[in-house]
Amino acid sequence: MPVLLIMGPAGSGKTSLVKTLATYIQSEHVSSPVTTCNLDPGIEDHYEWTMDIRSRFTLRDIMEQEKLGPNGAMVRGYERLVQHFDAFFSSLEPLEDPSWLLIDTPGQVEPLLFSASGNALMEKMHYSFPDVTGIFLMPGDMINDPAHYAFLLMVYAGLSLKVPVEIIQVISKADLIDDDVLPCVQDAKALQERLLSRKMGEFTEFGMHAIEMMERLIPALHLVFLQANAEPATGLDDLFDIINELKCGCGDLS
Ligand SMILES: Nc1nc2c(ncn2[C@@H]2O[C@H](COP(=O)(O)OP(=O)(O)OP(=O)(O)O)[C@@H](O)[C@H]2O)c(=O)[nH]1
Ligand SMILES: [Mg+2]
Repeated sequence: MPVLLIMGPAGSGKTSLVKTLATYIQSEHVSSPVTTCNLDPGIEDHYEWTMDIRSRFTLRDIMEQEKLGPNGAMVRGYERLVQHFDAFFSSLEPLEDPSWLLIDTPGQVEPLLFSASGNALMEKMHYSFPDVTGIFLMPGDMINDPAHYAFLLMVYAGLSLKVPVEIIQVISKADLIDDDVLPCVQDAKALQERLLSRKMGEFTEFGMHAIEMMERLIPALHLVFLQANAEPATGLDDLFDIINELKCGCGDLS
């Protein structure tokens, strides 16, 4: 069963992508059944998720019960996700190929990256779904800023250190990338020049090392440019080409 775990910063288009992917997979493009799974206790929508963590707890519950604001409640939400993980997924019927499982993650990516429960959640995910493929969204409006783009690449690098799963890099909201930025997205030298030309004074030595790292990171990317809210959505064929290459074990993505 192919399992896709959609991750990314707040507002990067994770939920939109899950919904768009579900339609795409069920259409003639893939023609497979889909299970959609919401792991975000804070989402407020009326979509008919196949599985929904809100059947167990919501962010509002946590805020009220523990007298926390939304940020503190989301950190607790990750802890509860870990506690509920096994029981929650035990209701998942065994799905054979070609069924797909699409998992949406909470808006705040910080607890996933920096908390013990974020680590535990990823470990459980990997243990329960050894073939899980991550999809990491880098939204177009963010990557217009060279420092934001470089930072997202480092977050992606950090995620790769944390979990031994394939993670595909997707530029979401690709329609929001400025025309003059687009040619630089896959060009390390151009990104370095844009970083160095920012009028913020001298970079520290460590900052210069970070800039140099772009020469290693960018050529290793296999970027997909995606627009989930277009009619029809764009980039899904390219995303599936990469997923299929990974799934068929061809290995070489170059
Ligand atoms: N321009 C543009 N907007 C998009 C695209 N995809 C999603 N959006 C919009 O971006 C906003 C956030 O989308 P969501 O799908 O809720 O993003 P998310 O990452 O799930 O958000 P959180 O769960 O709150 O972190 C919504 O207003 C979407 O309509 C896209 O391809 N282009
Ligand atoms: Mg969402």
